[in-house]
Amino acid sequence: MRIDILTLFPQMFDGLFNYSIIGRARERHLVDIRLHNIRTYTHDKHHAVDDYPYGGGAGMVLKPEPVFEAAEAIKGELESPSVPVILLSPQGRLFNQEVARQLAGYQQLILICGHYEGVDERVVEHLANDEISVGDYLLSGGEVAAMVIVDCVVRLLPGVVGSEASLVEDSHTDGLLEYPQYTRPAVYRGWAVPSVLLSGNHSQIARWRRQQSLLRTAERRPDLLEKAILSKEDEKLMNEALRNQVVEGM
Ligand code: 9D3
Repeated sequence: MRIDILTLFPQMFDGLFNYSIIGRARERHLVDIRLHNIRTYTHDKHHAVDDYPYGGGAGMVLKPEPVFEAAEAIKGELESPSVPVILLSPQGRLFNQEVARQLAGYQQLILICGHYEGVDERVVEHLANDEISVGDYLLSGGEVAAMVIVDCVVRLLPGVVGSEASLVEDSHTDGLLEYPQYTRPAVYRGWAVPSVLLSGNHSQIARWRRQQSLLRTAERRPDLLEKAILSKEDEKLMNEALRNQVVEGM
């Protein structure tokens, strides 16, 4: 996959893209990520990328010309004119794992990061063919949102995360939160690891873990529990866990 990112701050991406999973995926040529500074596509002597909003109001608006020219320079190099051109904006559709899977199916992506108070609407109407937000909170620009999307999408590409691990992950992501994990030492500062995990009884361990997942999801993310498909056994585990909780709380 090739990902082109249009931004006023290409250096912001240096950390994420050069380390860990993304760094390794780039080294192994599993993904080709290219950063483009929108300012390079200005023609005036001040390299202006923003201007005052028509009609007045606070803040500055990203000008259309350099954004269009940057995107067209990239599209010119590409085979397919139907490549997704995604504007990161608080007005976009909400990003989630399903959107990530959808984007991971493309050969190329073009991401446009806005900054300032907004982007000229002609970019939305005539250049971008998708608009994505990463959540209902205000960032100072689209760069962090682009990093979120690139991170999620790249780890879905074949070979990036060990195929074994991803298969296991897929089969176990049934919409519940994960169970608590522990490693050595068995007792740290007097805090012991739950004894069932040291028992070697694998069916009991699986049962405990499932129960923890169910309980945590019920407590912290009831919205997820409503969507999850629970077995009869899950219902039993849940009821048992809730009973125990009540007793423990007494
Ligand atoms: C709602 C605030 N806007 C009207 C005053 C101005 C504005 C401020 C900051 C518009 C955009 C931004 C920068 N944010 C993004 O570019 C952005 C974003 C976000 O803030 N939250 C979640 N997802 C995204 S994707 C891009």
